[in-house]
Amino acid sequence: QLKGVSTHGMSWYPEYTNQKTFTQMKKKWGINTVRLAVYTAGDNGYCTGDAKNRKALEKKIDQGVQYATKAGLYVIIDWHILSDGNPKTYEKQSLAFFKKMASKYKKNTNVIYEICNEPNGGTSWETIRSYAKKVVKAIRARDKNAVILVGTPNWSQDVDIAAERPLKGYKNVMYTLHFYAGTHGEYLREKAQKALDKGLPLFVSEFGISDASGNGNLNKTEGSKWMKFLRKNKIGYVGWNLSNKDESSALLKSSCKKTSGFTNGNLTPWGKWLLKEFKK
Ligand code: IDC
Repeated sequence: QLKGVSTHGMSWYPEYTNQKTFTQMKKKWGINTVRLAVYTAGDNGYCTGDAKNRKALEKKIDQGVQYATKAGLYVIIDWHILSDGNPKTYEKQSLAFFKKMASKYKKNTNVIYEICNEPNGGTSWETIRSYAKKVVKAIRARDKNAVILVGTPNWSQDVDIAAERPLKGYKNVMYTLHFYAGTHGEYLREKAQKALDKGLPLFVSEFGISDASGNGNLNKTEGSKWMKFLRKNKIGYVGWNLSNKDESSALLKSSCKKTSGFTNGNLTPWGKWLLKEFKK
């Protein structure tokens, strides 16, 4: 079971992607995976920012991969679509990006590619599937075995729909299920169970126990039910987010100004909860 932590947007909180922190998370927190969230749109998104910003993001990704590799971590390169709800919006850019990444990291067997964080805005599975076919093909032409994570409709929740017609002809492809326990409960686990029953490989590349906005109260009771479900089905999970942003889904308190060498006292209630889960 992979377990790990996701960065916040790499354009906004690049400072936490450093060797000391990645090594601490591996050795002391007990994680084996880190996710590098590269927002495609919005302020300084990969596709909406200028060339200089793109270059800086690629450099940060490269550092992230090197730090993760040195720390002994799997590393997910996450094409973090969100406000650009349909992955086709920046399909051209995505193809160029993943060709570049797969050529660069084909020898890094710890690199995992996540090709669309959360399709939304009514984007159908057929649309996502047609996008995924192209991107998976481009990655496979360069990297034969890397695990590839494919997002699912409705903010990566409709895994049951993806399970009806998964991609054909490729190995090591998994489908993402995202949840925030403050908002999503039993009904979403039922959808996940349907997908599992059909044999769909699931991966929780992002989750939280706040509400879906990334803020609000934590729901630890529902969170525990989710963890039980994930353990039972040996599903990998990655918690959102490694930053000190003033929101309940941040792992670090906003008063914490350090970027490495974190103590228990630097963690938010969510951070403390998640670290306990890692050790279970
Ligand atoms: C949130 C961040 C927040 C930021 C917002 C928009 O926590 O600071 O302002 O994005 O960029 C997701 C998304 C993830 C969200 C998170 C919480 O993948 O980008 O992060 N969330 O809303 N899906 C469900 C929840």
